[in-house]
Amino acid sequence: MNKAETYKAGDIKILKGLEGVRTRPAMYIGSTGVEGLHHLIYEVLDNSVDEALAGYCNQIEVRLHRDGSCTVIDNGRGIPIDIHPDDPEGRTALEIVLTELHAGGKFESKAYKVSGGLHGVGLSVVNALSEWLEVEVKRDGKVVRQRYARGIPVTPVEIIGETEDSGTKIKFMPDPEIFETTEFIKEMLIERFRELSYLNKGLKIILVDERDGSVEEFIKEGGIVSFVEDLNKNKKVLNSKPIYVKGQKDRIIVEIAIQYNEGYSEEIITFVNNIHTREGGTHLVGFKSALTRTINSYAIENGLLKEGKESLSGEDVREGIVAVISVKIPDPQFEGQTKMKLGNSEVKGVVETILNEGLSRWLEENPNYAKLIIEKARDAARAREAAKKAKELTRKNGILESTTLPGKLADCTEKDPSHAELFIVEGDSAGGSAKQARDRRCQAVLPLRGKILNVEKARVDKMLTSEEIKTLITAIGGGIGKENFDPADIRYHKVILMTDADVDGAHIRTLLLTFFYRQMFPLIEAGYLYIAQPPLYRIKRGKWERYIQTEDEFNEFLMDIAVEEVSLPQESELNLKKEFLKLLFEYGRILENFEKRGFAPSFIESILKTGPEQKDTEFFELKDFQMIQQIYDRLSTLQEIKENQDYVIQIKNDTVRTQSLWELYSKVMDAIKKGLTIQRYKGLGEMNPEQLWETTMDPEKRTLLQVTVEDAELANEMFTILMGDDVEPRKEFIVKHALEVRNLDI
Ligand code: 0RA
Repeated sequence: MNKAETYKAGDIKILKGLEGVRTRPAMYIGSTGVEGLHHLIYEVLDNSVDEALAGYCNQIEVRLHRDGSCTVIDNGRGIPIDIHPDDPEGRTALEIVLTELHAGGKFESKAYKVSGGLHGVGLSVVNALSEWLEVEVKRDGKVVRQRYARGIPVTPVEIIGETEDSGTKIKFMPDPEIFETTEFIKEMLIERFRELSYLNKGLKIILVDERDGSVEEFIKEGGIVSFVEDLNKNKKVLNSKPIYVKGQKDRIIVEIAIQYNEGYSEEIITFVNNIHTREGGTHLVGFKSALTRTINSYAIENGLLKEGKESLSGEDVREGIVAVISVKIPDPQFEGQTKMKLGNSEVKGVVETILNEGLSRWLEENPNYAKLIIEKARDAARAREAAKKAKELTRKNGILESTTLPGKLADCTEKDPSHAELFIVEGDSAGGSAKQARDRRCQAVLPLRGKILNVEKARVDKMLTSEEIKTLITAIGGGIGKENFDPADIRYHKVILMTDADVDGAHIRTLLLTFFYRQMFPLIEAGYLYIAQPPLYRIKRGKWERYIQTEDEFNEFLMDIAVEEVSLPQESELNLKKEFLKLLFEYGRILENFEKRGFAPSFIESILKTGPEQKDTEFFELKDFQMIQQIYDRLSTLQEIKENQDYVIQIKNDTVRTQSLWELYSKVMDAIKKGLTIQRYKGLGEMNPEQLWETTMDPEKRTLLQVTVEDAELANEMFTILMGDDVEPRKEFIVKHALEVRNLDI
């Protein structure tokens, strides 16, 4: 073959190739719409980014011109301009790259060419789909240029100058014969440029829009770490410092950044050679499996999870995760509907190995963050378990229907929910009394065994395993959970919690409130939840009797009597007497409390008198002690009750003279309580059915507290504090509320 013939043959082949691109553009760039149009820029840009990846380029400029053309300039090595030795026509590599389909590879010294999905079709495709294209290369000391029209060279490769620099400049005009629209949309470009700047740490991409005169720069020194941080920008994060893992194995480079937020969704963005793999693929599979395995084994090794008993699922460890996975591989295979899914099977194991190792190390080095992350995953696990139970339960309820109500429930005859009440009663014995006492037409009673609820660290989701709670759910009838609760099916419009007035009772009430809050929120919202107010005291004097519901009310009652029976020696104002009595009561009560803890009141009084000694500092730091000291100081300086060293007051007609405020208190109390029968109800079980009816259940006489959403919220919070695994807030809470707890604990 002579030279001319060879040239001709090659030429025809190239023309055929370019013609193919022009007759079926969508095959090469996806579409001839806006997406395809922008693809032209991405294609050129990807080549420049490859130079950056190889470490030869750190700046790319994209210019949108007023005439609709676009220029991409980089400071890479420049497209080779030497005559290609194997080319029979003796053309430059530059010309071949720009005109021959799939020519890129011939000149590759690049390890990680972007060549997947719709990208990587080559510069010749951009050229073929451009009305005209002009390439300028700085390389080997020269500046060279060539122009093309619809992919065909219209000038030779010309040397137009000398230079010390290197780089490539490609200016092209999208062909209106091909594209439905030829107007570049800045916002679309910005999204990709931003993405690229995250994926290529330190690479600066400049977008100059000559159409509106704007210039924007994209550069992320933090790379994909900045990526996850920015994705979490307005969220509360668990690990303020993102997890960052980078490694390489078998020519596969893996880079991963992870940062958890307090939310519940997962956002994992994956890239292969800078291409967003929207459908995931083998890299994502490897990531997920390593994440689950590493977190579980770290948690077990560090006692954050009970081996064999608890385990965190993939979904659990991904709740609230924001992650970016970027892999670079030599020969990516893309699959899936939109060719956006990585298929290379070898990538899974590599990602897995690298993340396993990197994440384990990170967890070891950041135990505090590790703990937070595992805590969150455990919460997710519990929520998942609860949701599953809820579903099962609702399903079961469906089968049971309301015809088979639980045996423990003593239902009422009234079927109209707006007239029906359900008493949830703590304890079987109180339940028995309530069943006898109730108005069976409209009042149903369901006893709950307190012990079951009151297991240490009972969790709301654990409650769902209790038969009692299942019974409760069936009795109420609306189902449970977020999606499964239907207020229309609630069988009672008054659901009344009736628990003992002691610590256990308060605890169970909190637990139940939390349960309702989390599982039957609409019931609270509708105002159907109430708290019964059983009396705390019954006071009798002869035939006269009175029930008292709260500790405050009881104190007020005692105070009223005291004001009548006590007088101060010096004629004094009523207010002063009241203040004195109030202080004395408070003083006495704190001393009684000390007495319960094993400190004799006389001992405490002696310290109050002499002041604290060094050795007892811890004791003096007690809130109770500081408080009683204040009260003591105030009382002992009240001149109205002092005669020399003695305290002197009148109780009825008797004068009491003593040096001890405790004695004074005891005498006043004795006098008040004389002739009264005071009964303190420790539990509902101490009341007989008649008493329970008239004090707590009789709609005519009882008081009910309607539970508001805020009450339930508070209970939920309190529950979280008291039952949660976090020790600090629990401690804080107990210290803060020490005095209130004391009052409950009588
Ligand atoms: C082929 C081979 C080499 C670089 C390039 C093409 C290249 C293409 C573009 C497109 C835009 N900017 C570009 N920069 C470089 C490798 C050259 C070498 O090994 O020196």
